[in-house]
Order: sequence, then C-alpha cells, then structure tokens
Amino acid sequence: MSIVEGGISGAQIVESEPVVSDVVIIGAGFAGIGAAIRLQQRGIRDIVILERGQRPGGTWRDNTYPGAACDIPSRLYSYSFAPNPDWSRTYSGSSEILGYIDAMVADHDLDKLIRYGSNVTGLTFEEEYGRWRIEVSDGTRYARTVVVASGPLSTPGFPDIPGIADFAGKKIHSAAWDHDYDFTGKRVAVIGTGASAVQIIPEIVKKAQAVSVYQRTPGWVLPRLDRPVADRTQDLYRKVPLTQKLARKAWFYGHESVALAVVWDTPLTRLVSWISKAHLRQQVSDPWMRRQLTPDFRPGCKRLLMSSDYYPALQKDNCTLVTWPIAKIVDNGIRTVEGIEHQADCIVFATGFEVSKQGSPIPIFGRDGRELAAEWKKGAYAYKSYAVSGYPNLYLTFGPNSGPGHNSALVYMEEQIEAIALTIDTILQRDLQLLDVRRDVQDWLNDDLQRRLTKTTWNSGCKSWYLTDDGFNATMFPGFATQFAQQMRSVDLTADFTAVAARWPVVAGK
Ligand code: N01
Repeated sequence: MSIVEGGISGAQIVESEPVVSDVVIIGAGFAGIGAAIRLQQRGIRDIVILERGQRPGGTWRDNTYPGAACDIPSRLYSYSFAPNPDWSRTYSGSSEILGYIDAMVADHDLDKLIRYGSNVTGLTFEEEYGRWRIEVSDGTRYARTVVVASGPLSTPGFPDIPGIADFAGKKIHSAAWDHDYDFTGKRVAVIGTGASAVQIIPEIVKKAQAVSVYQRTPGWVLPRLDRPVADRTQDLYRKVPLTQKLARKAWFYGHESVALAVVWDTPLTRLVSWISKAHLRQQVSDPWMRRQLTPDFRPGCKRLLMSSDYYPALQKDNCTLVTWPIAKIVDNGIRTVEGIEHQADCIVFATGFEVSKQGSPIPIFGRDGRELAAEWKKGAYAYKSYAVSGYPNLYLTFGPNSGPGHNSALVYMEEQIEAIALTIDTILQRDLQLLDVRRDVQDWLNDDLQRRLTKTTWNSGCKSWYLTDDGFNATMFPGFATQFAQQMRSVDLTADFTAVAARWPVVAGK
C-alpha cells in the first residue's frame, strides 16, 4: 500500500463538524448482521446499521410465503462463527431462519445499532474529509466507511406483462406475502416456476379451489431430501461442538463436488440431468406432461430447483399447468396467446426480484464526481467482488461475481465479510483518509474473471437473472467456493490498493 500524505490540516476543520460514524452498514439482513458481528469482534464499536424495514432479517423477513424454506442445508446456510445446534430439519423453514437471525442480533446486542425505517437514498464520497455522506429518509449521516449490505434479492420484481394494472382481483408477490388473504375456494394463477414458485405451489393447491401454473421455462428439479434432526443429534452438537463443525464440513465438500456438475460441462453434468429426469419419470406418469416439464438447457444454467412435492402438486385434480405464453392480463384473469382467457380471483407473482446487475442498488457517487450506475451501465464489476476502484472506503456484500451455483451463499458472504472487516479495521487503525483499489488491478482481475465465465454453464445460452439483457455475467463466481475463499483471503491491501493518510483529528461518532 503506497500511503501518500493528504487530507486537510486540523486547522481547516470547522467547529460544526458533523458526527462521523466509523462504519455505516446498509441493511440488517444476513450480510449486514454478519458484518456487524465480525467488525465488533475486531473491537470496532462505532457502527450504525440503517435498515429500511421495521425488523432485521432481510430476505427472510420478506419471503414468508407458505412453504418458504431454504434449499441449502441449514448446517451450511448459517455462519461458521454462529453455529446453531438447534436446527430442527435438514432444510429449515423461513421462520426458523428468521429466528436464527434474531438470535444473532440478541446474542451480539445489535438492536441498539440498528435504525429501523431508515431508507438510504444516496451516497457521496467527500474526499477532502475522507468520509461518505449518506442521504437517509430521515436526514443526512456521515461515515468513514460504508458497507452496502442491501442484497440483490430485496425488491420484488413484477413482470412486464401488458394489462397487469387492469387485473381487478388480488395480486400477491412471493416476496411480499399477504397472510390475511384466504385462498380457500379461490381460483389462483401462479406466474413463474422458479425457486420460490416450486415452494409455493404445493402449499396453495392444498387450499385453493383451482390453481393454474403459468410456466415459461421448465427448470431442472432434484429431490429435496428433508429430514427432522433427531434430538440426540442436536444434543451431540451441543455437547461436542466439533461434531457440528465436521457435519458442516461434510455438507460443504458435498456441495463443492456438485460444482463439477453444474458450473462446467462435464460427464457429471449428464449425471445431474439423468437424476433429474429419473425424478421426473418417477413422479410424473403422463408422457405429455413430462415433455412439458423437461428443460432444454444445461443443468445449472438457471438455478437448480430442489423439491420433492412440486411435481405431485402439479398433478393434483385442482391444478393445471399452462405452457402457452401469456398474452396479457385482463380484469378477471389471464389471456394466453392462443386466445383462451383463464379466470382468476388472485394472481401470485413468483417472478423473482429487481436485480440490479447493471445499475448500482442506490445512487453512489465516488471520487471526482464519478457515478457507479454510469460505470456499471454495461454490467457491474468490482475488485474481488467487494470494493470498486474510485469508491474508496465503501464495501459490498454479495457484490459483483460472488454468487454460487452449487454451494451456500452464506459461505461466500462470510468470506466477503472477513475481507471487509480486515479492510475497515486497517482504515481505522491506520487512520486513513481513504483506501482505494487500483484500477489496473481491478481491470486485470475482471478480464480474467470474464474469460473464465465464458467456459461456465451460466454463460451457455439460457436466460436467467444471473445475466444482463446483453448476456454479461455480473453475478456468479466461476469456480469452487474454496477458490472464492482463496480469492477473498488473498486480498492484498498493500499491492492492490493506494492509501491516503489523514491529517486531521477524527471526530468520534455516537
Ligand atoms: O425468481 P426466479 P425466484 N412471464 O427469477 C418467471 C433465491 N431463492 O423468486 O424462467 C412468465 O428464479 C420466470 O420464467 P423464466 C434464489 O437465488 C432462494 O423463484 O424466466 N413468467 C421464472 O420461472 C433464486 O434464484 C431460495 O422463463 C415469468 C420465475 O418467473 C432467486 O431467489 C428460495 C415472467 C422467476 O424465477 C429468485 O427465485 C427461493 C413473465 N413475464 C428463492 N417473468 C432458497 O431456498 C418472470 N417469469 C435459498
């Protein structure tokens, strides 16, 4: 790290200098909470968490649709620094996961750091002061460092289908469920057949009078082998924590091996499609329906779906699979292109999220007035997924190219959080005005990353939320989780960054 003298002298500081927090974290979901814990464990106390909602939990606070559960085993879909011996099932439901997040907040006394109802609308780096100005719904804040932990899957995405506003019945998005709506006796249309839909549909068919499922692209479905965790196993995990660590490791390496099948095209890819087709054959006897449900893209290109009750639900007497494309939504239902009008009392949109692969999640202005949204117009990029050149002292969780296709997102998140905590600790310890990634290093790493991505399954021709409309992959990491961990552990604050030392007294935050 080449440190140059900079900043302004103490004499230039005016009396009315605002309060500047050491760290502001945007979002109190898994990432924000995890970042706060690891920062605190490094002795950093002056942290404010800005959360636009009214409670912590992020995606698990919002996604409470019936059947919401994780499709990665809980032992692995949790932080290694916050092990939970009490998981009740292999794959926990959303309320249990939310309980886990609440427990972390309570155990680490984080509630006092969180400002609820605080929606961040803009970030501007004030270089002369080495701080970020943060526009929040209730005023302006300042921080020496910012962690953007708002998550890519936080804003419900409604499809661009004509007539959507004309529908006179009930509209529900999977990520904003209305628990007061009673599905009993209703005609329900479900649009989408992705990871959320395959969890919702089996629950809705239990209640509704009729369910029509609008499928645009069938996905690869694998059985989900969910089991309750035995009391004696939980006891063992409590009494001998090493056993829980080993169980997590076993799940981790089990998932790592899946990369060989879903990240690249290998003989194991054929094995996955064979297992999935066998699952389809076993669960669906009608050959025409099997054909409608058979994907025409490589397994892993879109997220693999894990469900043992989705196909049976589709075959219930009150369920219809509609594969004709939707022409428009009308006041009393959905019209498909062959001219049939399917009446519905309610439309469930299981259509995913507004993922900002191109723009930044919030307007962010860095050094010399540059704007992240403009720089990311053709697709987002960063240095090792967590920092962007020209935007010093600002760090991303789930940043560009940090998505896994085969392993737990929390494993990746944890590695990013460690890098973030190390970097922020360095800025504060050394009292740096700014620490900025070298552009040449960032470009070189991204060229290499994009070269590696061309060989992956995600770039093999299907359409998914991982890619921009132009096919740029700003979402996934082309490798094993082990390689991602290596990448994050090899963040080089000396060679890959430039630093400017502060020369003014730091104003303590509150
Ligand atoms: O959203 P999706 P999701 N007309 O984007 C369809 C995570 N997650 O909420 O495939 C008709 O996957 C669209 O069709 P197509 C996970 O990372 C995790 O299900 O584009 N259909 C698709 O079927 C996941 O990847 C868990 O042809 C339209 C569906 O809507 C991410 O969340 C559980 C349409 C959208 O599927 C998003 O999953 C659930 C249109 N105009 C979710 N527009 C875990 O367990 C869209 N569709 C961890």
